[in-house]
Amino acid sequence: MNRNNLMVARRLFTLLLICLTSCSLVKAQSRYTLWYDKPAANWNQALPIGNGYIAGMIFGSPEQERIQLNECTIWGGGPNNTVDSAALPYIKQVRSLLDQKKYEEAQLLANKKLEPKGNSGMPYQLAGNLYIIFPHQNATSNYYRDLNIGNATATVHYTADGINYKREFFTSFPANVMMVRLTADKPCMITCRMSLQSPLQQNISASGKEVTLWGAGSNHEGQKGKIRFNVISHVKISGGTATADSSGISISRADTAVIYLAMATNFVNYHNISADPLKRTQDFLNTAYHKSFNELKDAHVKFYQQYFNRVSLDLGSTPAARQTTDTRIRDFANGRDPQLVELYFQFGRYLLICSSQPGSQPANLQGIWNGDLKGAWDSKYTVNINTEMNYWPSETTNLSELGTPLFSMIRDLSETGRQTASQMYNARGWAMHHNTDIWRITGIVDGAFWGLWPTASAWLCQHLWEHYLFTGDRQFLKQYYPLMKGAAQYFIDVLHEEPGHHWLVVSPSVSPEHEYMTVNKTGVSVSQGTTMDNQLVYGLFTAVAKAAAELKTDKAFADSVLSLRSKLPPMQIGKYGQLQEWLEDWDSPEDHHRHVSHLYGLFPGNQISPFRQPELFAAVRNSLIYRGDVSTGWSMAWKINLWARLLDGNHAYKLITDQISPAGGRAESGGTYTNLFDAHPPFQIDGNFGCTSGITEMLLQSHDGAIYLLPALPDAWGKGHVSGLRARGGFSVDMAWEDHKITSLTIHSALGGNCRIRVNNAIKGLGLKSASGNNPNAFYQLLDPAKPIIKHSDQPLDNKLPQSWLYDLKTEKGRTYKII
Ligand code: FUC
Repeated sequence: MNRNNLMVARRLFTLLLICLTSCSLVKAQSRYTLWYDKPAANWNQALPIGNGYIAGMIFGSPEQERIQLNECTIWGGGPNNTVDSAALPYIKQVRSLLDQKKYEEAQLLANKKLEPKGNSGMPYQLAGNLYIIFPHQNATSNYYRDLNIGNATATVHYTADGINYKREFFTSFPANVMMVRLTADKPCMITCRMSLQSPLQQNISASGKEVTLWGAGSNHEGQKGKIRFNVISHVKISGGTATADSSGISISRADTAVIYLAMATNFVNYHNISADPLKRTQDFLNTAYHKSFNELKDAHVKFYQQYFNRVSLDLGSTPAARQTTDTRIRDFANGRDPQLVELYFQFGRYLLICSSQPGSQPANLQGIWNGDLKGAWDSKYTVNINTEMNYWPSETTNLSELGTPLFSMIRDLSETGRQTASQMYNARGWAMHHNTDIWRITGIVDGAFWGLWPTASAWLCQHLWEHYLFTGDRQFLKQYYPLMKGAAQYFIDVLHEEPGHHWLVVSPSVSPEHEYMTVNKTGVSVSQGTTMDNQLVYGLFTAVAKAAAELKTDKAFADSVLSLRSKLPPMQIGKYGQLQEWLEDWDSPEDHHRHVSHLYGLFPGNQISPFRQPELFAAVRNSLIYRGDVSTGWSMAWKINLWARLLDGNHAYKLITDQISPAGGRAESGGTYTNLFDAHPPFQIDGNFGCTSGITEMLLQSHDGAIYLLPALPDAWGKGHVSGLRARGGFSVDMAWEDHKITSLTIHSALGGNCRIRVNNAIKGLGLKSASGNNPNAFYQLLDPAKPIIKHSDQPLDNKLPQSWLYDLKTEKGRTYKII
């Protein structure tokens, strides 16, 4: 082919592309599309894309595109830990004051002497912004932008000066680059200026078709900013010209422009920051640059869908689903848009896939999306609820591998937490308090009132054990058992015999972020033997003993933790018929605090079963009624899960309706922003993940000796279908229902063994037998005999439970059973 022919071929190819572009201007919203008819006016209207490592928030203005950029390892400060080596004598004094019931003195001493050491954690920070400025002369029309969570791509299109323009975006999972393609339906129409900017910028240069930014994480609370990073944005054009100036690239009269953007830092792990960020960034870019936009997109979509497509949910659809997403949020409470629940559920899965990938950092308070130098609570890891909530949907919604960053963080913390255990508590093993960051700090954060809570390790280890229960991955358990054992060793050493009942308690501690009123009407948080701590240590000891048995190891150690476990305080039912939050009956029915820590035993724990501990179950219900529905984002999400576990689908659904309402509106302190992000406010991602988990818990539960199908189906979901949800024991479930009755049911068994099923309506199905024996499945032997309860109330407890039926299905490893 001679040069002229080549030119003609190139032109033809371009025109074909343009034709494809204009054809796709036809709005193709799918059930998985968030879409809008206006650009984002603020961050909470912008749309999130990400691949676990890098991420963007797309604003979509026709005249000035802004993509706010994130890279998961750009944090303030540098390697450090916040261990307070002078704390031990004060911890002992606070403990002794608590023994003497001198609560106010205990609080005063703790506030004064157990302050954060050095800092309260470092902030997660933005990388900067990519700007693309277009010199449109006249007003634009036909505006449309969307995010398709079915294939993890976003688009913007509009008409300006008679031309139809289109932008497409994604962050490639396999290639780790952000891609932007700019097209128009006529040749030579792409004229714009691309630039980078960052408040953390140290230097910037542009040459050829590339802009390079050098940046550094902030100094913060006495810690020097040690993170170094680069962002490189490279444009490939067809037709036209590209000219570099000092900080950007001007593109003139191109047919199309494709931007390849990469970012990387010097972060290797919490104690090693020796990588070369520029080389890393260039490597990503150089590898991707040889591939076309479409090639990269195909590989990206394929990678993404291997996760996303594992679960589908259908709760029905109405014409309301054709409205813009902001309109749908506004109108959701009228009950005519069941498909929005499906979209919200899948959006939670989308966010986890895009913010937590093996090798990345775990999803923080904002996942991976943060536009500030210092977001709310530093956008770090709060481990007294929020970090754990982020991972509630990972096993149940079939995204098990995405827990890997959390597991790796727990491994790091089991190393840094050794200093905290030994220096602050004179104990073996490892411990941490209620916050951590990329440097894996384990000391007290924010002050003793909130931060004197040394029980996080027990909660985090539940995620390791649960991963095993869902997957049966013995190799994983073997790898992580030493961490669980280390957490248990800490509690073996610090458990303290309180003088009242001679129970073993964690002391001092708090019921996360909550306070009780002393006789002098002073709010005090420090305490001992809080219900949540008792449940967490009980759960940890149980998991460690069972893990040791599974691995056929450490019998003597397992026996010793079980013996200590029997000396932990029992759960107590207080004078209002509530589950007590503290060792003493200090609860008040007027208390509407957002944390419901003592209800951990019901969810996410499995220590309160309606069938085995109906009185405790009823007490949880009373507590939750007293606490009320109104709360901030994540708290509402927790309550959805709790009402699902209380088998009250309508109440759970009512909370979903509160959550999916405009932020700042009816739900007061919670609600949903236009971009479907949950409002704490401001945005905090845990509410998204928690709600996705809650919807799952309404459809399927597997923590209580059986797979409970449709345990909390609300009246609003009379008919539906779900496939791919996972249950403990290695099962996955597909089912459809109508009038609350299961009409089809298929179970896949990855591990074999008996599959015990519980349903609220009798069913007949292939291979099902009425359940018999007390040995449902090896993985189900979780619940230990109910611990004795102490009751301080004569109030009759409402123990009415729905009638349910139990069946057994014998399964073989790797087989699928079409039951109905
Ligand atoms: C805990 C909560 C707050 C917020 C913060 C990140 O402190 O009590 O509500 O979620 O974490």
